[in-house]
Amino acid sequence: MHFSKYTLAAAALVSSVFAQEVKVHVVKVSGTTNTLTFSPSKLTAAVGEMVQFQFGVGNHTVTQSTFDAPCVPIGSKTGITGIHSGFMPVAANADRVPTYTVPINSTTPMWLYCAQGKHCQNGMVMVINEK
Ligand SMILES: [Cu+2]
Repeated sequence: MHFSKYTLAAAALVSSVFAQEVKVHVVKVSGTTNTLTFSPSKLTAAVGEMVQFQFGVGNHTVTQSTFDAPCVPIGSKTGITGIHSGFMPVAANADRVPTYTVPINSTTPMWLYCAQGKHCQNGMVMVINEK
């Protein structure tokens, strides 16, 4: 088999592209005792990065809203289809952590809340890229 110097240069370029890792920001949704929290509740993420929500004990969601109506789905205010993980029930003795991962496509602030019961009204809210 014959490799020209151009083939080798191309191969080196491809391997360096694959070696780059996408930055993933982890947000814990609840914890081991069904807390009404996102942790962290504020983060900054660049375009091309990811935010992975890891669901702890309880039955929570990650649902996009707006600054003006933080406990209402963004779609009911704007017609925009926002992100929504659906409900993620996790038992106290669960041995798996369900996840929901959101790619960051812009740095426009993204307001998020939990759509379960009164969790949002009780403070279960967060923001990505608050201005
Ligand atoms: Cu919740």
